Amino acid sequence: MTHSSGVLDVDSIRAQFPILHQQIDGKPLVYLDNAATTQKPQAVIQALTDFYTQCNANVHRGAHHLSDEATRRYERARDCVAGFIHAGNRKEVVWTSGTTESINIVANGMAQRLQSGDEVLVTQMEHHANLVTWQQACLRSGATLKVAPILDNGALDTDAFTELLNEKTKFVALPHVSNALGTINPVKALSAQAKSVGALVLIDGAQGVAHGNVNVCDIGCDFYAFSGHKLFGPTGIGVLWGKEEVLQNWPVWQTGGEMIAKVTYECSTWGELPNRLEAGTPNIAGAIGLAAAIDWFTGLDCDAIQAHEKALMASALEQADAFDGLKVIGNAPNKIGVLSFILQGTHPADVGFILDRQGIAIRTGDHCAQPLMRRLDVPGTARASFSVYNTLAEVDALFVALKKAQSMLG
Ligand code: 7TS
Repeated sequence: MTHSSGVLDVDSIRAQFPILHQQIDGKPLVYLDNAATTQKPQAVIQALTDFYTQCNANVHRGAHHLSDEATRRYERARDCVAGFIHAGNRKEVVWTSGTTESINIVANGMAQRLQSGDEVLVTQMEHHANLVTWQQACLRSGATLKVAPILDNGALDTDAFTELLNEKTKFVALPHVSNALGTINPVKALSAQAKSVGALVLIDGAQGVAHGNVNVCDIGCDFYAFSGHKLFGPTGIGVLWGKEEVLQNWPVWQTGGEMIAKVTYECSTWGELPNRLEAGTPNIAGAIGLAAAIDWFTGLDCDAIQAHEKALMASALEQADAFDGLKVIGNAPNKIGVLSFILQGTHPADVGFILDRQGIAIRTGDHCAQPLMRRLDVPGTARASFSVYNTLAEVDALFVALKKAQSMLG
């Protein structure tokens, strides 16, 4: 879906998203809340319908045709994810309900290994999913949570990050891309530094996966977590990738069916990866839907996607610069997809409300990053976040609507 010139064919992409073609209060929908969740292309909707109309059955039970077919599609989905993130092998791909559960599996295991005197390092730009989990793991284990600061422009203070690493650092957790600011972290370099002091590293990839190539081996982390719904896939499905040698002895998360080897009334032993971390009937349709999303996404030209998102961002930043009374929050040199801002003298929630009346969907509030908002000294922000199907005309529509909001609220 690129023009011969290598430019993303946004019209043909939009045509595949049924939800985008509607009016809100008589105004065309302009969906700019992609960091919260992305819309789903017809290919994903069809894969879910096909599963439920052709082969719905439980997996790994193998007694009949439907179960065999469901298992084939479900395990093919795992191969698809493994290829997409360049996993070492398919056993490293664990299905979860989303980024939040993925991080909880790791933090829960780590809480059993940490002890007083150990340190866990996160950053000031964490989503609560990658902060509260580690805070609680530290509280349970007696370890100390350290927080690497950001600079005023929203980039990570990498010097301070380096200084905080030492032989007590047992775990480092940080986002690939900040959901509130759009800052892209240099995850490969930071992982290498963390590994050099012997720490395990988790990258929160919730916002990282939908913008281009993710190669977990190249990053050099031990864990990478993401959600299907931010990658054009269904809600309720996500992935925990972990290096095989790290995952294979990881403390089990939930217990029950599917994850065991042998069970007696007295004790149980655990199965092999990845099933040992996947208790119970999984989200089969979700996994199949996520694979359809990845197939769809990887059919696009990655360079063209990145060029398109850069162009949207450049236009948004240029119009924001020229807008009196609008302050952009987060100006890291390396950022993607997110324009967080404050319209001076107004509350973000009021701005969001007025934009909604004009058909424009953005998110307002603390973006599940309350300590970050405090660090930036703002109550919250309004956030427009862009995806492959957004157009430059939609960016223009955002700023026209913002002028209106300013005149109504000012
Ligand atoms: N980490 C980051 C960086 C996120 O952006 C989010 C969700 C999560 C973790 C949690 O993902 P979940 O799928 O498990 O909920 N971020 C947002 C957001 O920015 N607006 O709504 C959800």
